[in-house]
Amino acid sequence: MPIAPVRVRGTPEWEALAAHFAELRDVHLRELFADDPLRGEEMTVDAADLVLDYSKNRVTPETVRLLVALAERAGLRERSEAMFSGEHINVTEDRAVLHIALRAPEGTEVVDGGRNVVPEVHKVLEKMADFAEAVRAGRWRGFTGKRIKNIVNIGIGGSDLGPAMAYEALLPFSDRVLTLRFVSNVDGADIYEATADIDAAETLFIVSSKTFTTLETIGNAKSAKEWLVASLGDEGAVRKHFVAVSTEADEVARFGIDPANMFEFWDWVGGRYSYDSAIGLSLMISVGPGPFREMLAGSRAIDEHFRAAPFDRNLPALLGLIGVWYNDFFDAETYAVLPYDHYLSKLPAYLQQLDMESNGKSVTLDGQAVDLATGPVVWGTPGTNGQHAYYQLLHQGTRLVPADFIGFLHPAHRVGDHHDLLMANFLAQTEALAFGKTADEARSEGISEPLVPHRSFPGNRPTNTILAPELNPRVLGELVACYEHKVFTQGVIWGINSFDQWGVELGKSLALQIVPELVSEAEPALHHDSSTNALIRRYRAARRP
Ligand code: G6Q
Repeated sequence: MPIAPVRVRGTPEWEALAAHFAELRDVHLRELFADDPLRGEEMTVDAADLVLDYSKNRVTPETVRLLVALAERAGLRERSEAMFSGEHINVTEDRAVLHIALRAPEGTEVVDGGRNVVPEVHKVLEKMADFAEAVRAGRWRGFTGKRIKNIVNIGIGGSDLGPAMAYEALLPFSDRVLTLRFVSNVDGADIYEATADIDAAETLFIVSSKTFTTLETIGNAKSAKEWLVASLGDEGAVRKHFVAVSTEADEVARFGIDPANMFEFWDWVGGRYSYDSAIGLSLMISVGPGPFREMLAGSRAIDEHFRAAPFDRNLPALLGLIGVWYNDFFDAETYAVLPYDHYLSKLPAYLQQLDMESNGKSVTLDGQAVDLATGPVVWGTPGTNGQHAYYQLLHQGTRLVPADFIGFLHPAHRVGDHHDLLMANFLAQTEALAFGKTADEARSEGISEPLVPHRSFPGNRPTNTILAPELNPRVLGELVACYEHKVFTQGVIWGINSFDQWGVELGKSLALQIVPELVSEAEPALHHDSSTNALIRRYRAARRP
């Protein structure tokens, strides 16, 4: 049943923001900080272990008040309650959206279709924990009796990016005897390189696919199976070297994996919201069940915060609303995520999917064209590397690029004075972006007149600073849940369905049609556009059978 979203454009709350924007548009962060000496302390919120300092944004307390009124107008509280209570808010797929149930403690209740799903969640978590412990302790052995040392997760999109990101993020907590690899690309180079230097007898493949029909994953899993059987010389080896994570037991069995070695999840977990489910099995094997559960507890803490905290003290809601402010009033087209932690190198890619697949939509929940710009382009890399590459554009380019800076008080490793240097850069960058350097300041530093325009900085470039004590499993869970609820907040303001992804379908079905056209013996009749037809002919001419 389509839900008619609240169209916020044109409401009194929207108009109030538009009028406020006209007043604030040209105000510099220098002025805002000069006007309120306590701004830095006041514009800070805490949630679990996270602190968000949003003072270096082009906002005043009035902006926050008006954005909160907009959220109320859009029904953010009601929509979030609808999610938490298992309503089918994913209307185009007629599904509940219950990743929050994946981190609900035992004894609590999250209902889908009249059934409490929490006991099932914990049953699967137990099964995962038993298996993870067996692999870690060397009780689960390969076909030849060798201990498992390599874990290869085969999956793509939501069945890859989460565990791949979290594995790197939690490397300091991982069992270094085990090597994890993540294969996603249908390009044969991916599976080839992942298996080129490992012993099949010591390798476990986890085929992670909600549907178990995804072309890339099934293709990679078949090649992995061929490689394993060729190496070990026996089909029977498959059952000791392949397990599956899926919602589709029949497909898993058809592939040749014993359904007893399948870890289940459910259609109410969206792919990009799934790494807290069995999709995180590889991660659990790497860090162990205890830290995995800590991660879930971190996400749970943020779920509770998001559900209960008033919006003006609500970290994910504020992140979302400030994002809307830049997206829809300042017309910012992109936004950067800049972790100052090497272990978070895959966080931007993970958030890219979370945000862009969720909010890259141009129709509202009831199928009408949106009348606001929706999700921005999300990008980023670890901060210090970016400083020596694209930060130039952030400081002196013509575009406004709001950014989240994420840093930690304590490093995972104390190596010399590296962490102090890292954090000095972290702090220096947001200061420089906010306050810049005026022409007069440049002159007073002795910069020669012709160079003054080149060596002054406009400033007024907005950033959020997110700080946590250290990057541990709990904090990772908190961070990810914050971004999940941020994306949800924005989806509600824009009136879109953040939980479907029909946009990826067209290319997929065309690819299936093109495969036989590339490989058929007889010249196929091509009915594409002239460009695609010519490219197919060129490929066929060059293709060696
Ligand atoms: C995520 C998307 C998508 C999905 C992959 C893999 O929200 O739905 O990225 O996760 O296409 O799908 P399977 O898990 O079904 O293989």
